[in-house]
Amino acid sequence: MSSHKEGWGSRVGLVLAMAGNAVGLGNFLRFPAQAVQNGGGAFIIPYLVSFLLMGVPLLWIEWAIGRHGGKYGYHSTPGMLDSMTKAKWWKYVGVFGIFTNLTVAAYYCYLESWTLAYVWHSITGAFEGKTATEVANFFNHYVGIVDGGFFNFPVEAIFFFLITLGVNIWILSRGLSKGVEIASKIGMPLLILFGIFLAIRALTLDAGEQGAINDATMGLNFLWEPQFDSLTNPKVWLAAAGQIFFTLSVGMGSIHCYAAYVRERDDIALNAASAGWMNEFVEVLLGGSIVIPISVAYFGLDWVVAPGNVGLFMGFRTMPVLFQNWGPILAALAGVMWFGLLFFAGITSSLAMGQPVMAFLQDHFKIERARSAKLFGACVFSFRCGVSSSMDTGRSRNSMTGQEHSHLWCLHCSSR
Ligand code: ALA
Repeated sequence: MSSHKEGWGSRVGLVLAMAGNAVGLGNFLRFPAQAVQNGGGAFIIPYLVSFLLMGVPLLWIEWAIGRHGGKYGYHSTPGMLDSMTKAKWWKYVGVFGIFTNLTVAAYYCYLESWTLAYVWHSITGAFEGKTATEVANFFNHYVGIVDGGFFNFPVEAIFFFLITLGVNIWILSRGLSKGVEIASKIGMPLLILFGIFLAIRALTLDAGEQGAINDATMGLNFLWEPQFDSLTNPKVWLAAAGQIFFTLSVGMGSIHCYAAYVRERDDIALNAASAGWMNEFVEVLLGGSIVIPISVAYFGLDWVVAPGNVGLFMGFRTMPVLFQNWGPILAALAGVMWFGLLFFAGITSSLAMGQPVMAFLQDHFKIERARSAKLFGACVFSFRCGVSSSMDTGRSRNSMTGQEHSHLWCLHCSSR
């Protein structure tokens, strides 16, 4: 049980931090990929039904468990589950609420660091005038998919990863109200602003304008035209439910942890629903109005629905190329906004993955805040290195060039 006294400074801060926990890279990269792989409009009804019937009730349950644990001085799932029952083994189930966050944070912070690097490269004009192959090669080089020698250490990627991890540790060590809450109050409004700008630019693209071959609204129609026959397809339901789990960050222990710091009299039903609906606004309205309409406008529907084209790597390999059609100034601005919004989406989620780990160290080992933040950072760094070196038992073939390359720090290989 903890003696550390922390809490949220305001209701707005709590809801923004909870929404920031949910809003992540999944809203802008995973959601469009799931939607196109599952038939666009065919996906939306199962997705919204899963949100209402499964997502919202799960949010309420996790908030309630968290607040109950917090009342007894527990801010991470092992202690919370222990406080709910006499069965001793429940606390070991709660350990999943620590390790899930650590393992997800290990790859998540790395992806987050790519977005920071790409903000920088958008500012310096690194993508200006580059062809699609050159931008793809730029990405491959950045993450270390380089043909040739065994020790292709992606120095720049590691540098940005260390900066990103340092920023996470710094914010976490400032505490909830002075760290996480301020980061969410800055990050979430900027993310929404950038998202609205990009969505408006995307949706006003007409065929024949700035290299577009279709109206962007074609992509929007693909996503929003309901197809009722999908309701009998279990595969679509499974994908929709999976996306709801991922996007709301349920089942991870991070919601429980944030909710453990609410005051006893705070309304959790309304706050939980507000954070959940804010995530859906960002995912469906903004996440659904950027990647799909822009890529349908430039490549057509057949390209978009072809397997493997829309996904995580498209955000880094293809979007900077498409922005070039808008002229150098708007392309740079769109790059900063696109990767900036991904960075804010990422960091507000990775902070929520760090807090349960820190809370566990603070509650059960009496480790003070700044030290527990550093320990979280050290674990994430070693997990990331561990994943890289365990993959580095051999070499892989570059899917673009067919040549062999080293596995070191290559997330591309690990996520295929
Ligand atoms: N909920 C977070 C996301 O969507 C993890 O990326």
